Amino acid sequence: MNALNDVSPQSLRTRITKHLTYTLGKDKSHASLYDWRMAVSYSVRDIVIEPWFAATRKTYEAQGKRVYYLSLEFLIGRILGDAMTSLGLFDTVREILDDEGISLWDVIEDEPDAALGNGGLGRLAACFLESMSTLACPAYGYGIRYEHGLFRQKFENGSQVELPEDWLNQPNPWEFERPESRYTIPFKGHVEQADGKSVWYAAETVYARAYDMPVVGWQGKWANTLRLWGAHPTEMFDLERFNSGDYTAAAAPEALARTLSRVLYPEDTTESGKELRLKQEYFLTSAALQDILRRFLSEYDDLSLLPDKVAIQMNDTHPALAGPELIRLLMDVHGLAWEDAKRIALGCLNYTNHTLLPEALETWSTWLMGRVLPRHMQIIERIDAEHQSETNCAPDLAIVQHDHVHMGTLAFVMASHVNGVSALHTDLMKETVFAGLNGVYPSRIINQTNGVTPRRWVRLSNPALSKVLTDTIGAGWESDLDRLADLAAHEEDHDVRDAIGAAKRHNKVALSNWVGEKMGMSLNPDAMFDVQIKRIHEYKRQLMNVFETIARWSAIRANPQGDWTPRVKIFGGKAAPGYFVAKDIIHFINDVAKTINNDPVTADLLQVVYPANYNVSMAQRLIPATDLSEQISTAGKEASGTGNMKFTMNGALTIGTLDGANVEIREHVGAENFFLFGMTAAQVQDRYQVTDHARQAILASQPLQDILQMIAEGRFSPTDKGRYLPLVDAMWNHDPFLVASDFDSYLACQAQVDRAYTDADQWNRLALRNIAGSGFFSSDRTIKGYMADIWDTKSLA
Ligand code: GL7
Repeated sequence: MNALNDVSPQSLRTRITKHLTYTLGKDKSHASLYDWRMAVSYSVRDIVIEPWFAATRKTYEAQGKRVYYLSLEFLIGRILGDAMTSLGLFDTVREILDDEGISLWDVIEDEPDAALGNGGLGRLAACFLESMSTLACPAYGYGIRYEHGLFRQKFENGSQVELPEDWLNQPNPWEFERPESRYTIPFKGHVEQADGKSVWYAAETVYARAYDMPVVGWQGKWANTLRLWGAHPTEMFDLERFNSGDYTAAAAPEALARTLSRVLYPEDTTESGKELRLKQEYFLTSAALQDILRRFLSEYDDLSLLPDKVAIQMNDTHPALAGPELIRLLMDVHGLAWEDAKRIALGCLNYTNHTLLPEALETWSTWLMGRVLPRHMQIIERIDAEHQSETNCAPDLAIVQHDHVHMGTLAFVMASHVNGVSALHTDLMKETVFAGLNGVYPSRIINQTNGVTPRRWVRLSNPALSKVLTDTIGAGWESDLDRLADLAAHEEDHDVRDAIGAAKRHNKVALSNWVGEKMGMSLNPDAMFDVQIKRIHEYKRQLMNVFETIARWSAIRANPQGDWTPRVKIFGGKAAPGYFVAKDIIHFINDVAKTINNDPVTADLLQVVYPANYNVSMAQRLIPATDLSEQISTAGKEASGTGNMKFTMNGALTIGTLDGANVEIREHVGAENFFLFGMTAAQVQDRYQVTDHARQAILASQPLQDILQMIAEGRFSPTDKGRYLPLVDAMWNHDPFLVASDFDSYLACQAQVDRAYTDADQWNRLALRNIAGSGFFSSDRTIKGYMADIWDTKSLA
């Protein structure tokens, strides 16, 4: 079945005109870009409906097992371009719009990014949805329909300022509101025992209403559903108060209920402990589980079959209330006994851990949990008591410790499988944070190395390279990315190497034009584009990259006639609004950029670019234009990384540490095609044992001393010379992520990169090898792994 069989250019043209007329109510002479975008989006959406219905029908007929991916974040980005790519309609739509004098790219860029996530964890969920559709794996994504996604970032005098994001301030053509799919979500109140049953008398309730978005897979053969929940009041506004003139109070219940789906929490790796956040987590989890049980019971009547028909993935601990909530629903609503309810829940649930950073491991005080979710607190205590008595474990493996519920432990205990997101991260899970639990629940932890979808990240975002690939290895690599290995046979073909270089140059020119328009800077497309884009975090070590930039600047100034390799250093990323150290790093990067970009001596050799408001769409521009990918986190800290994979697929070379999935990228592309530096995770652990590690490292490194001296003197903040003294002080005395200890190794490695770049043909050869080795990092491979090792589900293709 292919949705595209009956889509002719003429029928599509007619469809778009009809939507413009009858859905938008505009005629062509008055249609705005927005009108065209909506008309095209509705028309493309129409074509997704058939495979979407067919997928539901097939799953039902096959009595297939369904996967439910529960995530507080889905970082989707723009949808139209991706949908057109999947459906193969890109060129057709372009021609139709050309005839109307409308640019397809303008239409695409009129769409706001759906930014319902912070970073890698949320973007991974979006790639997984797309791969599950491509692989015809029956699946639902469940999330929250945040009215305001991740904040928009702007810079004021170099500092980050956060502005609210407003993607739903206009109709969303991709969603279907489902007023009939609605569940009551209870909060607070108290629990009473009656006839051996627990009855929870909630003090507050809200409705969760479903909004469905179809997610179409490659070539439109299958579409799954992303079901996002919006919060709505169970009681409408207070007419009595309204009539007495108190309009604000009259609207209060409604406003309060809606706050639950109002905003995405912008912290990426820090736990915030806020009541509203706990309520959001429960809101999603309860709505999802009620919906799952309703769907199951519409087809089957024996709840003991649930684990055969339902696999639930908890994306991090955020939906970890799924364990107690499923037990509650099975017992209190469906009348099952404790033992049966718990066995069934365990049979359905799985948990992915995404970070070992201690500040990200969620805990909730028993006081708050007991107040907001009194019934769940009881269930958690019983799960905990049985977990401790059955495993006879040490007290530090308890779910409740020091009056806090440890969500990682709860998720672990209630999961059939627990997975890490790269080989190294999974090993470290077993050796460190989850060592004890791994001992009492052996073989529960498994690995599934992350991946990314090549449809969005190569085919859509890099048409130039895509053409080279198809011309060289033939069609079909998009859904069988291992085929990229065929490129290796063309390594000696000068034309192929040139074509890869030409595609890169094309993308660099396009990026330069965009930077020119947006920032008024003129970039040299023949310089090496050296890019670090990701959330701003100390462990990701943007600071180390800036220090290297300063060292490079000083060295060029000292010898302007030297044999330098020109570079453009590009940074992108947001800091959590409350993470002040990260915000200082942003300010610092901008100050350094300003200083360097105003220096005529180095102008042709070094530029620093930091466009504001990095997001999925910006990543789609930057990655195809990158020569050098910076993956320089302290070894052991980055669980996987996924940007690293996108760069490799697009023919960037990596400078990186042996951290996260970098380790596997290096194995797949070949060690000689990867710029490695820095300590290993084990060496990092040893290094932490050295008191004064930073001071020692600084004293051993003249370049680093010089850099810190310049910063301390106020070279980058002439109007406020002391601005970065705290930063310098922290380097000497703390340096929690070992920037100083890895710095010289990084500097030496960057010099190696400079030399390599001078031989363009050899560089293209290395790029080719990186692309050829990147097939493993398709999220199709990852999803096949989840299907086989965790979910026990089959493709219904
Ligand atoms: C993350 C990890 O930091 C990142 O390395 C990983 O690639 C991603 C997806 O598995 O998950 N964990 C986390 O809490 N965030 C991540 O991006 C925010």
